[in-house]
Amino acid sequence: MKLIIQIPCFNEEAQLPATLADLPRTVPGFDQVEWLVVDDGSTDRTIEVARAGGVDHIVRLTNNKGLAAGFQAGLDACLKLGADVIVNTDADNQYDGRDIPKLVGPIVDGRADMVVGDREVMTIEHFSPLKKILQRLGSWVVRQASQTSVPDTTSGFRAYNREAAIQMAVVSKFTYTLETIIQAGKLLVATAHVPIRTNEQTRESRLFPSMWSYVRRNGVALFRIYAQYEPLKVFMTAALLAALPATALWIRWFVFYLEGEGAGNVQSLILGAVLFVASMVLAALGVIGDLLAAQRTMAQRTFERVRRIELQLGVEPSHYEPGARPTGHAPTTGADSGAATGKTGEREAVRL
Ligand SMILES: Nc1nc2c(ncn2[C@@H]2O[C@H](COP(=O)(O)OP(=O)(O)O)[C@@H](O)[C@H]2O)c(=O)[nH]1
Ligand SMILES: [Mg+2]
Repeated sequence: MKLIIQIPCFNEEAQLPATLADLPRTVPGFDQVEWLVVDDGSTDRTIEVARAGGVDHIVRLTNNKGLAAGFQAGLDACLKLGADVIVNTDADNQYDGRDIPKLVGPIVDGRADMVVGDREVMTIEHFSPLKKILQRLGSWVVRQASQTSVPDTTSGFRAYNREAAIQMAVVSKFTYTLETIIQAGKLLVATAHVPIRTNEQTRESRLFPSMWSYVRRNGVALFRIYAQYEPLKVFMTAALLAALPATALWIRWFVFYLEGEGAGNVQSLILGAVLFVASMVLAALGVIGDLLAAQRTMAQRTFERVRRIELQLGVEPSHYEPGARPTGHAPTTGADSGAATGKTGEREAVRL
């Protein structure tokens, strides 16, 4: 069994050494533990620091694509490098690397396909009261949409087994954390959560420079994901909200009409009609959204099968560079093709 710990990085030369120092080299249940850094177009010495810290694999994106894209590139590479389980942790040493055995526990025991580390947000001192409230509200919405019980939905400390990782297809540009939970809830992926420890804050969040940006970006992301996965609920609710005042206005007009004053209250009739048309448009959007969601499910299933074929063929990971540990830790793909000698050029893997 092979575990790969992946760390998405963007200009992390300062924090990465401390993060790597706490990562385990042995984890119960696994005979190989490797580390992979996803460098998302860093302009500092992240790559050199990663190599010096003994990272086994590097996925080096040419320019900055954002965390969601980096996460997805990392998952893809880990699968192609033969990982049975993939752990994601942040480069700023936010999560305590010593909790990785605990995090993978439910997967090793065969009780879960995906495990989310729970920071027990209410106990974190450097989170402001507003951030705690928003975090809880956001997590509640994600639990509703995903029908899972994950308490800390924005946690980046996660473990995925091979099956869960193969099924994940993130389309959000900004965050992968919420969407992967919603996908897990809708796919054949069993989720679990375990409490984990966090370290003192080492620096301000790069993803959210201010509280306002935290609210705006997470709010928009939540709405978009919810509307993508539950279009009927979102648009039918909006349609109802427009139809109710339309009905009230028409009743008002009708009462006046019965009293012989209909002509003087035609505004209610017109406004009611405008709201009614808006309501119909919203309802139609819900139906179209529902049809698109069905298409999306089919596209996702196709993607999953393409991935399985790629893995079977031994297709190489994109943007891959071997890391610092050349002997004895050569990357091995999960395919039967006898691929992987450690040097990318010597592999017999298929290039598509
Ligand atoms: N791939 C990628 N990773 C990023 C980017 N920005 C931040 N990260 C990584 O995402 C993780 C979380 O970032 P951080 O600034 O700590 O945000 P926080 O989750 O709000 O604390 C860290 O490992 C960062 O290196 C980016 O643009 N691309
Ligand atoms: Mg952080």
